[in-house]
Amino acid sequence: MNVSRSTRNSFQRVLVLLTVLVTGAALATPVAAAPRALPGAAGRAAIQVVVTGLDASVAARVTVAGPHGYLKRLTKSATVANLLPGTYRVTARPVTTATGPAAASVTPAKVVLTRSRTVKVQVAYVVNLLVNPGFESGAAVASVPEYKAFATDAWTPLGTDGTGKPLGADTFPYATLYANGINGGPTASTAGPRDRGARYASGGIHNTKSTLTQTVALDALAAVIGTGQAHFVLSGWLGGYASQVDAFALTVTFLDAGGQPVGSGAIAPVTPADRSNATALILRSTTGVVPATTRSATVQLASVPATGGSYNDAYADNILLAIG
Ligand SMILES: [Ca+2]
Ligand SMILES: [Ca+2]
Repeated sequence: MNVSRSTRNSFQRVLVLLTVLVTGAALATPVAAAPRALPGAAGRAAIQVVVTGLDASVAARVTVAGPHGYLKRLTKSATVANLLPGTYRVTARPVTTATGPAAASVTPAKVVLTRSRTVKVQVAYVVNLLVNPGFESGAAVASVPEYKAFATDAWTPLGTDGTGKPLGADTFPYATLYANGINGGPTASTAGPRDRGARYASGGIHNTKSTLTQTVALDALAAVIGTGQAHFVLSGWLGGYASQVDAFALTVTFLDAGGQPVGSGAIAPVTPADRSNATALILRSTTGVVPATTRSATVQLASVPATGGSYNDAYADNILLAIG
């Protein structure tokens, strides 16, 4: 389809923003260019923090930290003035909005201030439309204590025999703890997301194929989607165990008001070769146009048929669906 230049440029900025967001690169990447001096700031150093993506009713959670223990917290756009020269770091914590949790990218995250400079820092919040995207929420499941399983709140779990036939309740995919290191699974230090939290999603026990599914209503975005120029980003950290092929594919299916599919996006499973046969989670993403008639979206993690052992070692964390 035809997409206007302004829309494409706008969306390219969103992609850059989301890439920074999901990789956490902003926190790790030094400033690429020298801070730019703005006019009218002679004689004093300052950081101009510009917060975008939040309604005025939602307080941002921004921290500016600098030399000699300097610490300043901000809840909205502001200029922090009269600063000593030195290295400052700007961070932004996630917040809760009316339409879902929002996380922020910070550009640049590291600022080297010299005298007479004001440096602009962009804090861009993006709403993840998914609930419990990092599998941190869910009560302990008592029936499988050996695996320290937790419910995957907001995600519907299903374990099948590989032909689609549902198996018993003790075969479901679930969330578990990085701290467990169960059966050689991911740990806090395994290659994967920086902001991994305590839990990840796992394919589960004694099933050949399992799925985790979440459907989100998009009525609130109907006006934007109706233009036919809204784009989506689907991303997630996907992985597996050693040389086993067990892995999740990640898909989004867009549905119209009647619940009929009108479009989709897909991310292929991470293979053992992708991981060099090491247990790891790798960031994957895809993007595309949201069909104009879309009113809801179903995001699904679906494991490939598990082959290694009795445990389905498909792993996933920090799934993101954003539309802009
Ligand atoms: Ca997590
Ligand atoms: Ca396995």
